[in-house]
Amino acid sequence: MAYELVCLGNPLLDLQVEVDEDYLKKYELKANDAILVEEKHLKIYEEVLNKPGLRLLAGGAAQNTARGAQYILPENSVVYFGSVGKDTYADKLREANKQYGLRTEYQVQENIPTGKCAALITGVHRSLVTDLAAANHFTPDHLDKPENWKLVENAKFFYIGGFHITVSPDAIEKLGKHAAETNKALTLNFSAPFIPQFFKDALDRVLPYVDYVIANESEAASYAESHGLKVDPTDIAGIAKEIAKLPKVNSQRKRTVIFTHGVEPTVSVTYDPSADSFSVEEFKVHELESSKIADTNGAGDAFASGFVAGLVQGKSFSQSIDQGHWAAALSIQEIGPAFPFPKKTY
Ligand code: 26A
Repeated sequence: MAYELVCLGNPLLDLQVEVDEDYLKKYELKANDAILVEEKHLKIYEEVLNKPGLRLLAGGAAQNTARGAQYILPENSVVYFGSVGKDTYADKLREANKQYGLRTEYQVQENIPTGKCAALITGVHRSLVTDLAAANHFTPDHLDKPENWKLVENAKFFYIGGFHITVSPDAIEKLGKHAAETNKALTLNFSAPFIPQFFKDALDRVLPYVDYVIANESEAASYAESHGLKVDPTDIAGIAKEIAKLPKVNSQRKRTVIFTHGVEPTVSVTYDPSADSFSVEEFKVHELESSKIADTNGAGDAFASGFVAGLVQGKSFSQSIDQGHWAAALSIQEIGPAFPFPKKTY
């Protein structure tokens, strides 16, 4: 069956460069964070273009996951939706996706440039500053086009980047409703702490459609804080329980919340409403020697690609998580959100 996985997100070109801590300080950036650009950061894009060692890499969190999932799956397994401009940056994204065999069905904006992300690397950390530009103009009617809706109907699995919550919660809800009505699994990644923090209402609106939540420990803490949860912000299993138990549209599937935690074990919590009980599991990561790490840009996206590819392959939950850990370890040995060629297999 072709194109079993449909992904939705913000297509961005990463302008990746190494900087020092003073550079981050100057722009009031944290070493490990992802934010939307503000006025005060705009100069960064001009400055990075003149920095030695600059790399232009295909990015956009869900697009990275889509490429990674296609890397693992048989040909013609993954389609990605998002919005780009008519420019060389969009050409570069298409080229990278083509290398992986990822099918892209972009909504093209005539007069708005393709989005970009300054990926500012300090050691193993990455600070991501995004100007969404065309990516911010994705509209749900793109999915309604008959040829695109056919792809949606044909798919069995959906993967949504939480970052897209800043763009079109309507589009996410549209896919969510379809997934719930047809009992297909939908995965949402929280993507960054600012999503549960500043886009709380939109996140709460789409969560009832979500079967699998993927997030990391800082996104978990941010969720706990913005939702006033009475749990310790470091108690990730406790936070996962709260999310797993939220109302769900598709009662035929239980919700599972997966929290990655750097090199600490990944924690998963599944809620069973019929028994009003939780199952909590921990999974060891594939830890790499630090000398093998090129950079961690895209590590979380790679984890998600291994996991969703596992779902598509019909692997067990624990094998899918393990494939996620494998994919993350593979990707952090590459520069940027990429995978090695010739291909490696799990
Ligand atoms: C809305 N924002 C801020 C974003 C992003 C984003 N992708 C979508 N929307 N900010 C950073 N990224 C992407 O995250 C990847 C690493 O996980 C970067 O493009 C980078 O490739």
